[in-house]
Amino acid sequence: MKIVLATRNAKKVPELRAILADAGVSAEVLSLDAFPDAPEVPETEPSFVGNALLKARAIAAHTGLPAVADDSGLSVEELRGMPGVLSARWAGRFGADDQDRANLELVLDQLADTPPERRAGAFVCAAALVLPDGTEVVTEGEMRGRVIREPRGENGFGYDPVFVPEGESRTTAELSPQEKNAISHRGIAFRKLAAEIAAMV
Ligand code: ITT
Repeated sequence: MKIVLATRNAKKVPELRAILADAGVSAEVLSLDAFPDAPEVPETEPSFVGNALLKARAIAAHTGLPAVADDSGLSVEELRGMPGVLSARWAGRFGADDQDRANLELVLDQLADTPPERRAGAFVCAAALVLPDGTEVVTEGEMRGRVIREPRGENGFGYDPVFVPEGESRTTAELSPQEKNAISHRGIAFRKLAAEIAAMV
């Protein structure tokens, strides 16, 4: 069996491969690099679940293979749940090299006057599997924590340098990839999805 990971985020591919392998899914996991003509799928839905399904449906239709996608983001209580589904482009559209830093700096600016006790938030993820026969499976995961004031750490991507998970003193950018996968929103959602895939094959 082959599975396509419907993501253009190169950092997500090894995360997802590792989680599927750990769950005993022995499928060949292809990335979108194997499908240069795959469509760009605009994330037009108001929910993580809706956008994950959009991406997985489009790539399953294009490739004729089972497709897995996720939509994820940072939800900050003080910002009424935002950036949320707008996380990837929160600061507007920047070049690929500057996008994450611009997004993160905007959130830090928005929370500049917010005291520590009101800086709670969570990384949230919806993961979707769509099969060519139309079968759809959706799972969700969350990692609660807080937004700190100064970026720390080099690992991960996006808002990792400013997010400290509950029970941790390090940011998710200071955790190893294995440590982050074990507790992350995407790790949780993908382990649930991997269990469903393992039960199907
Ligand atoms: P694909 O849609 O191609 O998968 P993407 O990076 O645009 O790639 P999302 O639409 O899921 O992915 O947007 C997620 C954004 O939310 C991402 O760009 C980060 O800014 C943030 N984000 C999601 N998961 C994160 C994580 O584990 N660590 C840090 N930031 C994360």
